[in-house]
Amino acid sequence: MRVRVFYHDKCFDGACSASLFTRFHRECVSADAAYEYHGLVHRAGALFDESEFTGDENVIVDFKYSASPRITWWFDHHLSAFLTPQDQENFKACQRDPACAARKFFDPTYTSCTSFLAHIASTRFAFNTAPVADLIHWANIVDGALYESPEAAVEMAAPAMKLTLIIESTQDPEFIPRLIPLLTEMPLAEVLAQPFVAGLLPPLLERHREAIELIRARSEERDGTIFFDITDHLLEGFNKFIPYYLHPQATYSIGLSKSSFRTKVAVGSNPWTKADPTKMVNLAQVCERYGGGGHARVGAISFSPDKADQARAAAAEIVAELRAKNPLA
Ligand SMILES: [Mn+2]
Repeated sequence: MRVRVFYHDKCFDGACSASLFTRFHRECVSADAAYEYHGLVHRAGALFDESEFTGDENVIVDFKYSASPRITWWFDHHLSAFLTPQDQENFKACQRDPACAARKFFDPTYTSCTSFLAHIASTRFAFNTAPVADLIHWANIVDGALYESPEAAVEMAAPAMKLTLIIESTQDPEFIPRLIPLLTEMPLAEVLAQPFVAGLLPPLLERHREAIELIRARSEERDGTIFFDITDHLLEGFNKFIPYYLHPQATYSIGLSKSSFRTKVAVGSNPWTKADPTKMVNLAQVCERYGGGGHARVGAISFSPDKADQARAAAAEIVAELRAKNPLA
């Protein structure tokens, strides 16, 4: 039997879900299946190429629903799991058919798809989750950003954090498919120690340390709000908890950064703040005023690279507004 597993690409929870599905399927469904892995990414337009659904079983984990009849298993926990009302209707019809409902599962209350899959596999198929408890624990921490402190989020001491850094940065399409089976076969520290994994880490950690030092040199905290401008450095993505690691007393952070295709104003709040949540500013509303968006606690505004002056002006206005509304003042 050929089983094709489609998973959320460049995502720790996506890779863990694919690995956990494999172990569950081998132990509880078919002992001699061959597994193939295929990453999926969010993009405008069609998300799936149905001509790829060529397995005897085709499985989607930690990613949107596909109404294709070739999909035989589905597990997801994202609020936005259905791209269209038709997909949602198709899933509702599936839930009324016992054979279909026994293979396709959705619950947005779970922090990670890995923990959701473990729950279904253990309660409905008698799968033993004890050997993979550590994997489930870390999938919840990483996917839910449930870090105990800014140090845990930025120093990345745990093997799961280092694996996440590698998984989110890889450009090699063969790397994650090679990694997936190992995640439920050995402890995460042993996965990280594999030569094809360990060799990728030093340059990524070096770039991470450079980002910390750059933001340390450029950031200023005043009246509970951090501001930094690193637009003179091309930095494609950096750990968003660095500002609070450097200034743990701050409530908000506004960062100006630049990539090849945009100048970005990142507007965030400290996940570990002692501030009263009811006194905090809704950052999605702030960003929407400038054409951006996000959530109440974190948002962003993107400007085209030639509009850097507008980005700088917007950042200065937002910094002034948040400093005037310091919830810990
Ligand atoms: Mn997930």
